[in-house]
Amino acid sequence: MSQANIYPPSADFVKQANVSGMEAYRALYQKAADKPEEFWGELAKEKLHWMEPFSHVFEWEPPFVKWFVGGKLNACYNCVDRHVGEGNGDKVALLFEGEPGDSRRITYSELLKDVSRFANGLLRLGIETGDRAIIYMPMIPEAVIAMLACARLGITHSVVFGGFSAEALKARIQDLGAKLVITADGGWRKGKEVKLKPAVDEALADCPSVTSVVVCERTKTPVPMVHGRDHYWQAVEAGQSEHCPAVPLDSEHPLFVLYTSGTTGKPKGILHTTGGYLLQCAMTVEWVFDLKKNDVYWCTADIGWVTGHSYVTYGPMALGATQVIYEGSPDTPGFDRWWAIVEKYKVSILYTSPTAIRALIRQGDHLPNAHNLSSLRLLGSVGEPINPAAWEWFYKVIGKERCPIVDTWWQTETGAMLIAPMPGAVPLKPGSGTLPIPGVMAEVVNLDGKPVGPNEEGYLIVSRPWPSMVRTIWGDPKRFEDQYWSRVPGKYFTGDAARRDEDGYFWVLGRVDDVLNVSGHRLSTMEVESALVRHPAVAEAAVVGKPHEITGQAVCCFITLKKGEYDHDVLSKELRQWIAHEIGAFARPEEIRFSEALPKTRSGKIMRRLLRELVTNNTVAGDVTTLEDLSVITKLAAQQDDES
Ligand code: 7RM
Repeated sequence: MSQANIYPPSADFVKQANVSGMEAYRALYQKAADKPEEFWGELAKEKLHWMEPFSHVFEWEPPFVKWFVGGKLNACYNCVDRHVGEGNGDKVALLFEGEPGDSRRITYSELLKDVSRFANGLLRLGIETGDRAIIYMPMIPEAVIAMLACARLGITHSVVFGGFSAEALKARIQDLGAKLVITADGGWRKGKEVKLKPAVDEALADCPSVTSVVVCERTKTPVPMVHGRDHYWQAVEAGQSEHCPAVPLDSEHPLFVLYTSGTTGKPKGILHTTGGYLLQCAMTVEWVFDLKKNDVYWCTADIGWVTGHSYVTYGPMALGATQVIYEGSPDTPGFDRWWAIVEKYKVSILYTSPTAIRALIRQGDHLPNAHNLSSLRLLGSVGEPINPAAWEWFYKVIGKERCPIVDTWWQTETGAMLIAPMPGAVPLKPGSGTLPIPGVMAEVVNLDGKPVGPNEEGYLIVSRPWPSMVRTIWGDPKRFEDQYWSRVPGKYFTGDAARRDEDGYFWVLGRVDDVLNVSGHRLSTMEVESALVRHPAVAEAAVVGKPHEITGQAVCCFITLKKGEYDHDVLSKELRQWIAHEIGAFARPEEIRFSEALPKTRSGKIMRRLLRELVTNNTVAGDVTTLEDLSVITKLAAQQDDES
């Protein structure tokens, strides 16, 4: 890497930064490494409000960790009440922009009242501390209010992305044993209504644990309401007091479960708890986003993904930030919608994904150039490695070469950022998440757990627990242990390949398992395969990722059919629709290929590696010595030639 590709922070940025200069970063990192208990203990006392103090900082019995043991706090209190109590009640918390162009601004004191009324309403429905709630909502203020109201009462929430289908929703409700579902009639996307309530009704046909459904009216389309079970949001709030005590909860109380794709067909319920999670979310906002009192912060993620949990709801709000939330699609009414929003609200910090950046690049520079983007001072990226072309464009066309880009590496499981630059300290290298957050012992190792040399590829692992670490997989501690702690015994296995350069910078190369990354959304090949084989015509399916210019990867399916006569074009359409129904529209395959057989090893394992090579290079050059029937691959390759 030549010096030309290194971007040190500007003197102006360093002067005002929360962490100024490399020495300041090194000092933090060193202290966290040498005295983790002191480091995190002091921050926890300084940054969070505790209702009862903790007795010790952490307890590590691999693979299970507890942070701030014995302490009691409330995440909602920390995200809302505290700011009102400190005299910042009139500060705007949420600047909401609806897709149709409606907008609302909600201050911290208004938010406190809204959250309290709604929480009181939930109590009246008989929902209690320890119960579980599913949140299935569009990106509107009520989605954040619902999360905070649950947190206030100690109801463990699980947000299901509004793009998931009724089937996917049902599986999550059942696994969680949820008592409550909070939803909406629908939301606006690309000028159309995306209905949510019908999917809830379909799912609930099979979910006996659910006693109540709360329906927020967003689109105002009439929806069927089940008497005794379904209640409108407004009716739940009506007549409720705007005072609702925040419940003192154990630091390890389950704050939320978020389902994410693993290497099997069944999504994993990633459990996050309260104290450690909240602290690391808050600290990374302060360190990496360099958040200041007057910033207008905008993270474009939906609350259905972990980024929306940590960097819309909990992290920024723990610090009393003012933030934009936008309901809809970046292309509605035109592809300059985001730039119009940045201009309108004078956004200073913009956090988004490489896939969104690539989609916007395609629309041309004239769109951002027609807007005043001078309020921006910091840009961020998450979800996948950012390619140099996207980085350059983001830096030049959006940031006008003034704004550092923080490339933040983390996962649903890590809860908050683990590798990301402190922008007033760490020189940037496009495509690298740079250096670890203080307290994070990241390493690149081989399968024996031995560190590999500089610039050598290996597995990215973390060798010490961090505060916002996943605590377990909901209902399946065995899978938690197998999945994350057994590949390199006692160390957290990220599932990513990486290398570290001569300056110690991390370069994440992508997944080493069967997890795809489509538009920054995690999707397991097994999940798609199991959905496909549920279709009556499908005998066997193999799913691989294919490189895609905009979405990073696209879903590509190889299918063998059961005996019968099929019209491949018709079936292809039907199967794409089927996946949208079984999982969600974002998982819809880009490509479906029918084949007489799939390439397998002698032991009967499908060789996805070969299929990956085939869809990437149109040919297979790799090792095929274990392939049972070589002719299968030649036939599949020939079929590709026919089509192209
Ligand atoms: C936050 C989030 C996690 C996976 C992870 C990586 C990939 C995420 C980056 C990245 C390179 C990044 N959670 N990933 N961020 N790869 N650079 N800055 O995305 O659970 O949905 O996905 O995403 O493969 O393991 S996630």
